[in-house]
Amino acid sequence: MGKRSSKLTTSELNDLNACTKFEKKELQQWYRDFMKDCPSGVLKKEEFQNIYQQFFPHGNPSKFAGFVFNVFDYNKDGLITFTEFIRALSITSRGSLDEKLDWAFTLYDLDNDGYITKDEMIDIVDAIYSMVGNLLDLPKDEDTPEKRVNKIFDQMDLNHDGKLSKEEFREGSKCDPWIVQALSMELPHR
Ligand SMILES: [Ca+2]
Ligand SMILES: [Ca+2]
Ligand SMILES: [Ca+2]
Repeated sequence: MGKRSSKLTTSELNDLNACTKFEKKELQQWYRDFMKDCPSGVLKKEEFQNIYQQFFPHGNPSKFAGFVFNVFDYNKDGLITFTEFIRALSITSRGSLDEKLDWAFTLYDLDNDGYITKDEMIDIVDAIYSMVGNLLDLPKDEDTPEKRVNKIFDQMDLNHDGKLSKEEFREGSKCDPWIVQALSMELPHR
């Protein structure tokens, strides 16, 4: 068992530099931080949820963090490696709006069948509401996940088939700032 070094090798650095929007210097810094927080070199779901808990002390973010974890965990082995982490971070923090929306679509499309159903979106919105904790500021017609999702579907489900295609989601999200705002909750930035 070789001990992981606290620096990326040149070839790792070149690969990550090519597939993310981070400079090499930033990558080394993120890597150092990542290895400090996860000396094992991988992040487990529970650890990921604990990080969220620090940023949302008044809510319960574990459900939402679990969904986000699944998107970060690209190869679905139950662990987030540094490469998976930094690739996702590159999209959520520096991606174009279309890249961010594609990423969000993957988050919402829980069974990965290419459509977001009402039930899937209710699940996510419910997780966001639990995470934020304080729902006092919400207007009456948005104070439950069901109401919020019904409103979103009224706007976005253009062909009224009860599910959102990627195109419907993309176009609709551009008109609904809330969806984009929710994106910025994907990962608490330090
Ligand atoms: Ca993984
Ligand atoms: Ca689906
Ligand atoms: Ca539709």
